[in-house]
Amino acid sequence: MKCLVVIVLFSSVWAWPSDFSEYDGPSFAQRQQDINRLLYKVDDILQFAELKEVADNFDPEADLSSYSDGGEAVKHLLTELRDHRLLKKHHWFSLFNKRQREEALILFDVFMHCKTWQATINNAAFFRERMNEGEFVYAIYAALVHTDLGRGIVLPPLYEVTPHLFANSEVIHKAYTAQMTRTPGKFQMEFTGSKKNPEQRVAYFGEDIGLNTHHVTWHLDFPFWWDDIYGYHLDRKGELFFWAHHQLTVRFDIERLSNHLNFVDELYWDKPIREGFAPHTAYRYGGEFPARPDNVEFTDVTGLVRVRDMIIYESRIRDAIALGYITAADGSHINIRDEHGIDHLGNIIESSAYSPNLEYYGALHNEAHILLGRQGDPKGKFKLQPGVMEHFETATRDPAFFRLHKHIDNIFKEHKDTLPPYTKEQLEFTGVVLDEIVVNGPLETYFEDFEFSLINAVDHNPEFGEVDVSAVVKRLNHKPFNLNIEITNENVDNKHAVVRVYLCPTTDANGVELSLEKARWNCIELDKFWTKPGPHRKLRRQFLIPQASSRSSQQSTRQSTRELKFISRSSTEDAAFPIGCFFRKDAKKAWV
Ligand code: CUO
Repeated sequence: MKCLVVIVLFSSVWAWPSDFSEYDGPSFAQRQQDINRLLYKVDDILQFAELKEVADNFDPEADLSSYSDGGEAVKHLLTELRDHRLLKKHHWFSLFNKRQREEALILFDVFMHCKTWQATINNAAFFRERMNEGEFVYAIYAALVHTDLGRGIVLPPLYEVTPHLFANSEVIHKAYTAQMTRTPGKFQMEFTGSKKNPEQRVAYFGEDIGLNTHHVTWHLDFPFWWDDIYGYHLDRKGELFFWAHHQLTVRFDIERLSNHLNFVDELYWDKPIREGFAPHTAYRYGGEFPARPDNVEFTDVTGLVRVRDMIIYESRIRDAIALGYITAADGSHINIRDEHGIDHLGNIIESSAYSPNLEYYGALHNEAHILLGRQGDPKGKFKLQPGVMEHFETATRDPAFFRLHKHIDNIFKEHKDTLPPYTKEQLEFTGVVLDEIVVNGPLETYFEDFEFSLINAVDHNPEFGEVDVSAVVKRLNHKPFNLNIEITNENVDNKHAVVRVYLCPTTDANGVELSLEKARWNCIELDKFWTKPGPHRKLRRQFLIPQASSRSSQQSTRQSTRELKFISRSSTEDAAFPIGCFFRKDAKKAWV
């Protein structure tokens, strides 16, 4: 930790409101139980009599007044279902697959138009039994994130709902054996690869189940396919794409520095992909995730992505940066040399539906995920399924993920470097002075065991019941510390201030001091909160130990699905797992 420094910045920007609203309908407990039960063993039939009854007998078209679109979406989905066009059950699902995404989004559209909780649950039960499981899970998570009906609902952690996408094949096989032999077990999960691979030193980060959950959840919050016809605009989505992935990339770099590896290099379309990868992870249906040897040259993916298109799209994006404007589909120019430029640029690079010119700027980021995901079988000769890069749950496992995102981050930096520096007036907070910051505590990290349930990874025969199976994996944590921040407000009134805390590297892996420019670009956001400093206001900010609720905006709390069937008992595990700067604090105590 000696190569890192803590930096505190503060400004007068307004902060975010509380997001809870009164809800007129079934209680939180009832709604939470409905969701838990729908997501319990999604690869099997519904295990709960009431929901099974709904699934068997509900007619989605019987009462079209329960939909805000008059039932248009549900009629569309039923037509697809009756015409046998939907993806079958027990098949892999990837959001990057256009048709599979379309199907998931028709169901999402149905949920978005349900006027009541009951209509949502009835449709969920009905389509859960008739649609592909991956499409169902994606649609219901996205709907709960983006509708008022989902407010306050704790989404069960995806690593326990779809464990195959988070756990390696070895522990999954052990869980199967345990179920077959009816012997409960806790299985130690190791990181993939061997010590012969230097990248193995940071596998704990890319394979962290919390990091992967954070990543997939971020993309649920800000989906690239989002269209404002769903009811609202996702403010600064392109900018947040940049920021979230910038933070992912620089945090990975800090982990590398701590493990005597230097900053990750970017990838190049015309050079071999230096690191190979063997995922040691399998789909629940469809076999192992494909592997890729070291130093593979980029090859076109038949029918999906051409390498030369990536070069062309990127060159157009770099032209836009050099010129200072994006060319919209109607030929007009959109200025990017202002505070909104990064947002527009994020939209065209991510290939968001918000892109003003998808035809011209293409789908650089999304197609890069597919291109990298398919390099093990680019021609489709071996009928291999999508690679880890084609799922947000698994993408960071592959070291190529960070090379890709370093490459993309450098494109954003190229844009940032064209902007004029902030002025003194823009930066100063008149009359408010940061006098002192004291860090109390060791700033020390360590690994600890973390257990999660594998019960949803295995099939069971109801006649013989389930056995308890779980995985135990090493995860990064830190010793408690707190920050005392002393601020003087020389104004006569209270000021509303936002405090941001960053942790920044000062040297590279060889101990060579970094330039200020390099160091500041690699800072990770450790915390962000608002306060109203009165005269001589002192702030104390604690970073607490696991098992307590943490206050940092960047720490995670977790929930377990362990007690899904026994939801009348409390199943909340409100432990904080502060691996760093990425995790949502999404576990509100709603399980009662
Ligand atoms: Cu999150 Cu490339 O966007 O993974």
